[in-house]
Amino acid sequence: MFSRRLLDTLSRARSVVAFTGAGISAESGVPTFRGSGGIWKKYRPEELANLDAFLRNPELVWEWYRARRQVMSGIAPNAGHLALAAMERCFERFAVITQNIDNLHRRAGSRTIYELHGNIERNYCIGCRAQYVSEVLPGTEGAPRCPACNGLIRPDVVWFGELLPSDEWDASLSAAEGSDVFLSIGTSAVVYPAASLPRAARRSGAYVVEINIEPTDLSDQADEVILGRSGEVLPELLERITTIQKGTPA
Ligand code: BV8
Ligand code: ZN
Repeated sequence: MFSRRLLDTLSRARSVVAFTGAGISAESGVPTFRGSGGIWKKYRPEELANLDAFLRNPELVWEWYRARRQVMSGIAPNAGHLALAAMERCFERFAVITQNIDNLHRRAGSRTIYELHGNIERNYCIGCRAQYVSEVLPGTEGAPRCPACNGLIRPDVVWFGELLPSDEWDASLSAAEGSDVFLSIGTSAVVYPAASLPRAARRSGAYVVEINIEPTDLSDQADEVILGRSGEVLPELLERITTIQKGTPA
């Protein structure tokens, strides 16, 4: 499943990045966006994940996020998330850069996580920017209003046309450019600027590995493509890394 070149590169690697998308959470039961059964089939991104749509119809956007949060509250990190949390201890520097808002990497125990598109557990008032975690959102349906200023509360996620959080972005770009191995896991690699990270890593000399159940826009720019489910491939990769690091032949 893994090339000799990848295993040799990992045996010498000091800095590894795991760049993840909705695919890593699919085996936990979180629907992806664009794959088969993806949620974008029912809704189009421009209808929901942008500020204009929210201001035009906050109830509809909240209905979508409440439904997604409902799914996410009933699920757990899968073997892929757990393998990445364990992998963090195998290298001098290891970062998870995620496009996901489902909080599963944090729940799996990963420590260095950059959330490029926000987190569904956080919300803020567009009037006074007061922050509200999901548990304390007023009301259980419709668009919640800020008790302090009566402004509309929105999910703390990055919508289309919005800038990514600059600290997370800067740290992610620096981690990508400084990585020896860059794993692109469960992402269709079509949403920018996040999707420019594997390309930036490659330009800086990283060995780029794609782990996906199907080829993507990134495949022909990756050094290695591993077709498989991340919940199976990542534990296997962790096993090989720990074997190498114990000094026994991989
Ligand atoms: C910005 C909100 C600029 C949170 C999301 C034209 C060309 C290029 C770019 C653009 C363009 N027009 C507009 C843009 C910019 C736009 C963009 O990139 N659009 C794309 C779609 C063309 N980007 C933006 O708007 C960004 N902001 O550019 O601002 C700016 C500049 C100046 C001033 C102001 C602004 C903001 C982008 C963030 C958008 N927010 N979501 C939420 O509700 O979740 S995007 C959405 O897509 C999610 O965040 C998601 O994370 C992200 C990426 O999707 P993936 O994670 O890759 O998921 P997907 O379903 O696509 O793929 C899953 C993969 O997993 C598949 O390949 C599947 O095969 C695989 N898989 C499935 N199961 C498994 C598996 N793999 C392994 N194992 C399995 N078991
Ligand atoms: Zn407010």
